[in-house]
Amino acid sequence: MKLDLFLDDTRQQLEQALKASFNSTAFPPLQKAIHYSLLDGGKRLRPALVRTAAQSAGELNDKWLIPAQALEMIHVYSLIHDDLPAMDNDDLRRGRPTNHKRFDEATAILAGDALQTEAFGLIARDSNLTDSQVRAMIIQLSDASGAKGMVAGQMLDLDSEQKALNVDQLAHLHSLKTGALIKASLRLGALCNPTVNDDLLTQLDIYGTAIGLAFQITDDILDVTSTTEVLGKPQGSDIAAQKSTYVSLLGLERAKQKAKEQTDLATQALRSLDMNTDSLLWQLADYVLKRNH
Ligand code: GRG
Repeated sequence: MKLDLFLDDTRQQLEQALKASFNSTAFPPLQKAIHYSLLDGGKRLRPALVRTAAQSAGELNDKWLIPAQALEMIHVYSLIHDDLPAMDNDDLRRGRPTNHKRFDEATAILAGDALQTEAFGLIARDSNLTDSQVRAMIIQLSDASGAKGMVAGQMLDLDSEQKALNVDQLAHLHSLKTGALIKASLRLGALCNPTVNDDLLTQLDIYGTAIGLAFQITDDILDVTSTTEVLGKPQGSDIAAQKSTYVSLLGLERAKQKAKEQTDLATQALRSLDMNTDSLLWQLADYVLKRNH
């Protein structure tokens, strides 16, 4: 299947499901603030990874849809909180005012909190999964998004502003901040099959680590080569915050080369699973490298 069609179909199914979320929110203005960020576009990369990994594990039904929503909810919560004045203090996200600009800071914090807790509730209530699948998915998602993963990466990121990091330190930071959730997307997808084999999980981990890094290097490259209009968020913000990036440490050309090397590592893992350039995971690795926003 062509990646464009797959991404469109994934977005459609995901967004239809997300529109129905938070319907029984006890205070309706909260639902409005949550939906403002949850339904405003975005590439929906993590849900696409969940779905592709589920398919690779032999699950061709719609079991991917609930874990995919959970991943997107955690991702959107992280973006809302990341934009807050106490963190990156950004006014623009996905081409629109950030949640705290559109509403206010307290609402943005609470919208993020609600998204995070709902992600775990959704999986816990998923009647398509066995109890042991639910448990495994919740552990993976908790480890990837909390103090062992994304939250730790975010703290490292805040701590390293105006500090000179080396390339290894930068890779460690990003493996936590961005990579952990990308890997979890693949893991949760594969866990849709209750008898998934260990080799698939191992190779997907290698693939996820590599595309996670390629994703971040590309993010650093786009921060200097793209425009605010195309990115939907302020271009040049890394430089303004005096952050170490792959471009600041390696220069543009070597950063591009490093992103390509990571993509090659990812596709090597796919080759060992007998997947080729036609497979969706291969096309997704290419998409991560060549994306323009
Ligand atoms: C606040 C706990 C907490 C964590 C925030 C992920 C993160 C940690 C912050 C996001 C900051 C950022 C811009 C990181 C660069 C990589 C990244 C995650 C970009 C945004 O993800 P995309 O490109 O976004 O998948 P869309 O809008 O397409 O969903």
